[in-house]
Amino acid sequence: MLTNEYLQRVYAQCEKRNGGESEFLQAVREVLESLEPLMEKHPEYESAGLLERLVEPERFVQFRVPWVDDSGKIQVNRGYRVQFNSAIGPYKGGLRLHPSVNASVIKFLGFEQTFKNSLTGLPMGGGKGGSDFDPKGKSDMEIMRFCQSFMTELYRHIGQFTDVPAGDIGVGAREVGYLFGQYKRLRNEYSGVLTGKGLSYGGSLARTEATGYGLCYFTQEALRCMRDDSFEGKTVVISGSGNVAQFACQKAQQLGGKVVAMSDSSGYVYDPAGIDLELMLDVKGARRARISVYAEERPGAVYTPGCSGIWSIPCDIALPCATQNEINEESAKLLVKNGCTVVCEGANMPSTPEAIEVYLANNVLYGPAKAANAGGVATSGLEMSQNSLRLSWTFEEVDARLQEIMKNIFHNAENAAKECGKPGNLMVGANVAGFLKVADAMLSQGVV
Ligand code: NDP
Ligand code: 2IT
Repeated sequence: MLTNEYLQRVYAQCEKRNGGESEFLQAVREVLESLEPLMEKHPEYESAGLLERLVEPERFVQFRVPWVDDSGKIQVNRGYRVQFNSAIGPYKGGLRLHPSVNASVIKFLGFEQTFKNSLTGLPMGGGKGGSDFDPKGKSDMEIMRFCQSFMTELYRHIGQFTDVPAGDIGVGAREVGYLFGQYKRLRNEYSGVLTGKGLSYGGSLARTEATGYGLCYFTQEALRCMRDDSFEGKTVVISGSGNVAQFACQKAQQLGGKVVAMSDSSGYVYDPAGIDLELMLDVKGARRARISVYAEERPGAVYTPGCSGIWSIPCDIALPCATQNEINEESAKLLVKNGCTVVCEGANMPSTPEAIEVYLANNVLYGPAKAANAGGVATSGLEMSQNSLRLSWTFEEVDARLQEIMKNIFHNAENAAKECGKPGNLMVGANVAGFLKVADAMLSQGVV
C-alpha cells in the first residue's frame, strides 16, 4: 500500500506513462512502497523531483535486428537497450534473449539493476537489453549472425565508459564472444565493453560461477546471522538449470545442502538421492538438451512436465533461479505448508507481490533478488577493474572478493531494514540501501 501522497503521485504518473507494462510497474511499485519510511525525513526528494526522475529511464532504444537463417530466409527480431540510471557509474547490466522479451521486461530489469548495482558498492549505473530472439534450436552460425546484427546497432550506444552489457537469460559465453568480436571490428578498438568474456580475451575467473555462488554466500550469511543456522543437512529446491541454477547447485552442495530438484521451461526433475551435477552440466550445458534427458539417464530421478510443480516438493530452502513471477501466491503457500523457511532469489523478480506477502506473513527468511543475485554483476564489476588494470586476478582472489561483497550486501540490507523500523525485512532493507546511494548522487549532480 502506498500511503505517502508524493509516492502515490509518482506511481500514478508512472502508471499513466507506462500503461500495460505490468512487470515494470510491479518493480516500481515494490521500490516505492519500500521508500515510505524515508519520506518524512527527506522532503528534499520531492523538491528535487527525484523520484519522478528515478522511475523514468535516461534513454531507451529499440531497434530492428535483421538476420539470415540457415535456410536463407530473412528473419527480423526486435532489439532493446535501456540506459536507466547513470548517477553512480556507467550503465551496466545484462542482455536477455528470450521470446518473452518486450519493453516492460527490459525496463523492469533495468530499473532493478540500478539498485542492485548500487548495493554491490561498485561504481556501476543501471542498464539492461535484449531481444525477443529465441536461441533455442538455432545453429551456432545462426546465433552468430543474430549477435553480429544486434551489435551492428548496439555498438553506437555502448562503450567501456558509457554502458557495459553482459549475459542474462539466453546469453552466455558463446553469445558474449560473438558480440565482442563484432564490437571490436566495428570500433577498431579493444576494450572491456562487455563482461562475461572468455578467459582468453579479457574475461574474469569466477564470473561464470559468480551469480550462483554469490546467491549461496548471501543465503549462508543470512542463515548464520538471522537463524544461527547453515546449509548443512538442508533440502534445497532450485528452479531453472541454466547458468545461475547450475552454480547455485554446486555451491549449495559444497556447503552441505542436498539439492533434490531442478527445472527448465518444460518441466522439472525430482532426484531424491541429490542432483548429480556432472550429469546436469552435461545435459543442460554441453548438450543443450531438455532437462527430461537428465531423468532418462539418472536412476531414481523422476521428470514431471510443467515448471510450477517444482514448488510442491518439500524443502527447507528454495532458490528460484529461472525467471520473473515464477512463484505465485499458491506456490508460496505450498512451500510454506511443506516446511520451507528460506527463499533467496537467484532470478530477477521471481516472486509475485502476493508470494512475497506470504513469505513475510510466515516468517520466511526472504532474500530479495536485488541483494541475493548481485554477485553476478559485482563480479562483472571486478572484470571491469581487471580490464582497466590490464591484469587478471586468480580464481581465489575474485571468489574472496565476491564473498566479502555478498556479506556486505546482506549486512547493509539488514541494517537499513532496522533503521527503517522494519527489522528482518531484507526487501525493504535492500531497496532502501540501494536507493540511498543513487539518490545522494542524483541530488549532488543537479537536475539531469
Ligand atoms: P540461462 O539462460 O542460463 O538459464 C535460464 C534457465 O531458466 C533455463 O533453465 C531456462 O529453461 C529457465 N527459464 C527461462 N525462462 C523461463 C520461463 N519463462 N519459464 C520457465 N523457465 C524458464 O539464464 P541465467 O541462469 O543466466 O538466468 C536465470 C535468472 O537469473 C534470470 O532471471 C536472470 O535475469 C537472473 N540473473 C542472471 C545473472 C547472470 O549473471 N547470468 C545475474 C543475476 C540474475 P530452458 O533451458 O528451457 O530455456
Ligand atoms: O541481472 C543481472 O544482474 C545480470 N544479468 C548480470 C549483469 C552483469 O552486468 O553482469
